[in-house]
Amino acid sequence: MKAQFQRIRQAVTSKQSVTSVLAGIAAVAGSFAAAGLTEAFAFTPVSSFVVHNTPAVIINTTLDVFGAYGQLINMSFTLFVTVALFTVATAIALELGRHSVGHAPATAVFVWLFAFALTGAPLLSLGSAIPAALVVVLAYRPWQDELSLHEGRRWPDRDRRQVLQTSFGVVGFAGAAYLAGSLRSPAEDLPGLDEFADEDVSGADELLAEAEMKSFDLPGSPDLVSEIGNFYTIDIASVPPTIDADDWTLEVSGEVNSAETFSYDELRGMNSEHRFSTLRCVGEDLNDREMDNGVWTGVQASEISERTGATGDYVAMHADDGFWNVITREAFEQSFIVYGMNGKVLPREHGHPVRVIVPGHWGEVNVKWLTEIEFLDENIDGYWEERGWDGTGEVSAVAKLWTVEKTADGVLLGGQAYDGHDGVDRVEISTDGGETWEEAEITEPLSVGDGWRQWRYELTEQGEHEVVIRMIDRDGNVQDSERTSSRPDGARGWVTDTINVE
Ligand SMILES: Nc1nc2c(c(=O)[nH]1)N[C@H]1C(S)=C(S)[C@@H](COP(=O)(O)O)O[C@H]1N2
Ligand SMILES: [Mo]
Repeated sequence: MKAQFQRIRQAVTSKQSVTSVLAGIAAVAGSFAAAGLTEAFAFTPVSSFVVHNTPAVIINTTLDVFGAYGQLINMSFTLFVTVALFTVATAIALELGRHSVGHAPATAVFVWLFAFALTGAPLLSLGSAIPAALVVVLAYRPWQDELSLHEGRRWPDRDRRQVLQTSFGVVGFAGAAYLAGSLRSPAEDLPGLDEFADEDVSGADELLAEAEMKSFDLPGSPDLVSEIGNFYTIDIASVPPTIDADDWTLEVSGEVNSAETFSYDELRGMNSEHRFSTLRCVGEDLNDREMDNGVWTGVQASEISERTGATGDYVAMHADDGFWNVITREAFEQSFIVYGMNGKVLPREHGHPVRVIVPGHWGEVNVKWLTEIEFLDENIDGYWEERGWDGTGEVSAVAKLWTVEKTADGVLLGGQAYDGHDGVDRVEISTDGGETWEEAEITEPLSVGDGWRQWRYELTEQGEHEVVIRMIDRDGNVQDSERTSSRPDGARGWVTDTINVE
C-alpha cells in the first residue's frame, strides 16, 4: 500500500509529469497568443464541448450559487480542462520520444497534431506546438544532459533547478501570451451599416437622435439606447462564433411550400426597417442589468414566411453555436431578422451577421448567429427549456432602480421601466414602504417598437425612506407586486430599497 502510494507520488512529481503540465500551460497560452479569442484558439472547441455536455443541474446550481460569476467559473473550468488535455498530449509525447526521436520533436509533433485536431487550423496550431516543444527543450536541455543517469525518476538538484527555471519561463510566457492574445482578439471597430451595402441608414440615425433627445441623464443608468460595448451579452459559448457574412446562409425549412436558402446579400436587398427593441434575460435578477435597448435594422420575419409559403404553428430558430429556440408562429410574424444594431453592422457578440429580434419576448428567443428557420406543427423545447427554464413567452413588466445619486437637495432616484407587451404608461414611487404613491417623471415613449422608458424622482425630505418602485402599463395593469426568483420564467415584483437623505 505504502509502496504503491510512493510510486504514484513519484510519477506525479516526476520531472516528466511536471514538464508535461508546464508544456500544457505553454501550449494553451501560445494558442491564445496566436489565435486570440476565436475558433482557432484551442480553448474554443473544448468550451463548446463542455457547454453542450454539462448536465442542467450543474449549470443551474452554478448559476444559483455563483450568480454572475457562473460564466467565469465555467471559463476557468474549461481552461483547466484544456490545459489538462495538452498535458496528457505532452506526457504521451515524452514517453514515446524518450525511446525514439527525442523529447522535443515528439512534443512538437504531438501537440501540433492535437491542436490541429481540436481547431482545424494548421498554421495557428503551431502557436501551441512551438511553445510546448520549447518548454521541453528548456526542461531537459539535451546539451547538458549527456551523462544523466536519472531519467526523471527522482529529482536530483539539477533536474529540480531546470524545472524551476522552466516554470518561471512559462509564467512569463503566459503573461506575454495573454497580452498578445488580447491584442489579437478581433477589435470592435464596427463598420457602419452603409459601409458595405448602400443601405439607407437615415432611419436608424433618426431613431438614435430621437432616443438621445428623449433620454434623461441618469448617472448609473444607460441612456434610452444602450451603447454597443455596454449592452449586456448572454451566450452559451465562452467564445462567440466568427461568421463571415459572405459565407453565411439562412435556410428556411420544415412546414413550407418551398424550402429556400437566403444569402446575406439577398437579405440586405429586401425591404428593411429600423425599430427600437429592448432585450431582457429571463435569468436576470430583479434589479440587475441584463436588460438593454437598441435600434435594430432588418427585415420583417413575415416576409420570410410569405416567400416560402410557410404553415405550422411554431417556429424553431437554429444558430451556429448549437443554440436553438422556439416561438409561436404568431410571435414570429411580429419579429425581425436583423443585421444592424445602432446604425452599425451587427457586432459579433450580438450575433453577426444575422439574429432574430422578437418584440416583447424574453431575451433567449432572440437567437443570435441565426442559420436556420424551421416551421413546425408542434412545439418543441428550446435550449434553455431543456434545462428547466420557461423563457419563450412574453417578458414580464419591470421597473428598475439603477440610479441613486446624491444631489445638492437630496437624492436623485431613477432607472428604466419595461413592459414588452403593452408598453409602460407610468412609473409610481412610494417613499413610505408602499402606503402612498406618487408619479415619477418619465421619458417620452420611443416612437417605434417595444423600447423601455426612463423614470426619475428627486427625494428631498430628510430621513430614512423605504422606497418602492412599480410601473403601470397602457392597459392600466399594475406590475405584479409579488417577488419571484428568475427561474423558471423570469423575476417579478416591485424593486425596493432603503434610501437615506441627509
Ligand atoms: N445563438 C445564440 N443566441 C442567443 C443566445 C445564445 O447563447 N446563443 N443567448 C440568448 C439569451 S439567453 C439572451 S438573454 C439574448 C441576449 O442577447 P444579447 O447578447 O445580444 O444581449 O440572446 C439570446 N440569443
Ligand atoms: Mo437570456
